Amino acid sequence: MNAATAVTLSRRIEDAEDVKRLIIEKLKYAVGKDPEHSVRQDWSAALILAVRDQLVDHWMASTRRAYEQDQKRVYYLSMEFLIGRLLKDTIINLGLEAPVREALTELGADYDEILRSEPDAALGNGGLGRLAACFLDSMSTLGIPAHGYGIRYENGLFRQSIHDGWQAEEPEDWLVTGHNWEFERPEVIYNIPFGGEVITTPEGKAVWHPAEVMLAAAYDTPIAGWRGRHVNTLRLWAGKPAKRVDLDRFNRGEYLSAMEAAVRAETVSRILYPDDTTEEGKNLRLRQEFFFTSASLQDLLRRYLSSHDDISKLPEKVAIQLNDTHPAIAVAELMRLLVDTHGLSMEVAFQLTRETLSYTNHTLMPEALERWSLQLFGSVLPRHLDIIRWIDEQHLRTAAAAKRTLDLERVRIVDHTNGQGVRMGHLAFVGSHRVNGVSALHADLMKQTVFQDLDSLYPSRILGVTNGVTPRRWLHSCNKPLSDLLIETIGEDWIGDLEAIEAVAPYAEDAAFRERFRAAKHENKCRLVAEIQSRVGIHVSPDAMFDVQIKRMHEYKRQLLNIMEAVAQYFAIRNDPAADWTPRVKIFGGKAAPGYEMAKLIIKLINDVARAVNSDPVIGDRLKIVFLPNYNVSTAERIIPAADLSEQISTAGMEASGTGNMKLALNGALTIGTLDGANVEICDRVGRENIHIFGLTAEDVANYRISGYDSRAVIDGNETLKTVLDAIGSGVFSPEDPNRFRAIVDRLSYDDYFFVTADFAAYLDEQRKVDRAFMDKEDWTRRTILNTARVGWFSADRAIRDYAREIWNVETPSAKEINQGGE
Ligand code: 26W
Repeated sequence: MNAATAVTLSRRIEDAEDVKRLIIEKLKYAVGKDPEHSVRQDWSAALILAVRDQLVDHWMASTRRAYEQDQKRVYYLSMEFLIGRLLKDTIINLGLEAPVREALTELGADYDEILRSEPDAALGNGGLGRLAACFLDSMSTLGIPAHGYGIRYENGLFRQSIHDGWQAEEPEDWLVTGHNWEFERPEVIYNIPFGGEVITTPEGKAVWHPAEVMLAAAYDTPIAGWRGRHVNTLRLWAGKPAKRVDLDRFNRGEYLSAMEAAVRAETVSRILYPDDTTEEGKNLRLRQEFFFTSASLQDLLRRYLSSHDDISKLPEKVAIQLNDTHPAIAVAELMRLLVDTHGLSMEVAFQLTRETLSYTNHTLMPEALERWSLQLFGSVLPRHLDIIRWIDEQHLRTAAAAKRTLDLERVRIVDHTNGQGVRMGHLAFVGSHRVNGVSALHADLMKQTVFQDLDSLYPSRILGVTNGVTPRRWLHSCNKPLSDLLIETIGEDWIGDLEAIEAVAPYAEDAAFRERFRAAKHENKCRLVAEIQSRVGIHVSPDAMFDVQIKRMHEYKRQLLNIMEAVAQYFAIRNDPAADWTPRVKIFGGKAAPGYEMAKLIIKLINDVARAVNSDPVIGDRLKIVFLPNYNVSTAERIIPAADLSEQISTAGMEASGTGNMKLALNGALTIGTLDGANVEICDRVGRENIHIFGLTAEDVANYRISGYDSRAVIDGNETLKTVLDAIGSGVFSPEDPNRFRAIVDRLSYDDYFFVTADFAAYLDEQRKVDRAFMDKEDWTRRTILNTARVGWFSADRAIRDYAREIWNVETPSAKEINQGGE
């Protein structure tokens, strides 16, 4: 041990006094402010820095342990990490909530206000990004040495506001106030080459001469798991120019063009792509993908080689997970590094690559499967195109040797038919030893549809690993009333081992417990009532059923079906106000990709219907409709605990898994849903009698796609549906612009691709059953308790154990060991 490490540095927090001392110290010496003159921002920065200090010793110990024990490491490559706020979760994971609260009160600062002032890091679009964040939490909790690798976007997902019912987008600037969790690593820098050409030497060696080289710079955020014992790293890359200014140009007086390369380099990490990639953005998107994938692979190879000298043992010590096809270029880039930099043969490099990589697919929608034109690909990554052609040749030989008759054009990575291009899903599949879907149904559908041929060529490569969510954030931290009740009733094992929550099931039969479960829900609802009032000025009653649909706005998720049901219900109430209605508040939240016109029009429809319904004195509390703007991780944390009903109503076969469905059920909401994604498995676990399933199955939908489906006939045969569509189409909700929603009605009448009309009647029937069920308070509560008790399997910890066992081949401690603690 050298002199520096022998010095004892203790900043450990034992009590509120320690917290106070550390906060003041940070305020003065890190933030540079006198407590007298500090504003909320300063307190927040000081608190984050003080809490971050608590992670450092464990972080370093975790790293040391991984090196000393030569543990296998997991690298999770993802274009998106939707981490949200970190402060509250970290404080809770470390068990510091009581002293921190006390210290802040004594210092005259408001704990909850400080928590709210932390920016919500929205480095993702939706479920895929949030899954990556939940997985980081679980990998730390399970003590798996892991790194998340991604992009440090300066602007995350846009901020949504609603003007006159329409979505407006503003840039998100989470970094403006500084990201106090991160450590800049100026010494960790890699060259990222682009463009140029490949020249083959007389000895037959391919040499890439890139046209430009930029830099990737590392920024690390420590990620603590439950109880903070193990701390992993989220390493995000920022684009930097190889040189800030082109001096030749500058000296010639060309000041702006002297900065051009610098601007281009920084652009690569400027903005997160929304999920509707358009042509003009493609070049930048491909560069982003390569940029962060190359930096991550160079970094992990450097780490591996710092303690191993045999590169051929790489798969024994390294597992790399590709989160969708966004980092699929890793297949070619790892080969390039192994061959061009480390001198391996193509054959050996390919074998190592495949043993190291695995790929998670998150969607079967054809328009979402990435494909790059050969022209673009060849101009940005010429060497990779050569490597991919080589892989494709090997792969075609396997295909040709297979006994089955296959359409070889369909299985090729490089598509030579009219579409021409590199199929990234195929590349990821062929370059991985395991390919997983995110629910059981989704994995089956992968085998039957897009990957049918590849599955027959490489049987048993596809498996399903159903998604999961972290119980720390999505119950313990976001729902204190329920978490406290659970801890008092069954102890706290469930926080580190969610399947232990099953112990609460018998209490469903206990009337006193049901009363308390309801009281917890009521408390959460009252909090949301206040938020709705202050943010959108709508008064709602906490006694009404809170019916929640929160997710990206997309036609396949069918927010349209939900609002059409609201219209039907609105008319029914108007017709007979005196009947025994179950009061409901329909709550929507979600962003539409800026270029997705139909999704934006559906937001407008929801708001126009809301305006009519909410202001109609005949309706009163029987029905209210609320669209909460700027849905993000933080708003989800407040809506989910308050929900009674969870809308999971996608067209069957289209939602790969869903994770909001798990969060809502865990927090005591009943699901109304189709047999899609993980809803199928939720149904199996909570029991058919504790969930409201309706509508077409994935098989029905597939059959209709073949036989054809006549929505006109369905509309004509259903009076309610006809009335609803006539009203929407004729401007009942948009008298100032009667044709506003014509496009929606036309779509449903002539090309109802998402089967909204087909499921309408079944959905309405099921909603009326939900109404009746909600009226029976005791039975409703009993069923919600059984939902909470029976969804423990949907923990991200379970999902990560599955990945560890079936894909990564790494060991994990038992649940018992997690709860008993120890290093
Ligand atoms: C720009 C390319 C692109 C395209 C689509 C980026 C991001 C997307 C989506 C937002 C991907 C996504 O979030 N998929 C969701 O992944 C979840 C985690 O597996 C699943 O639970 C959801 O069903 C799936 O829609």
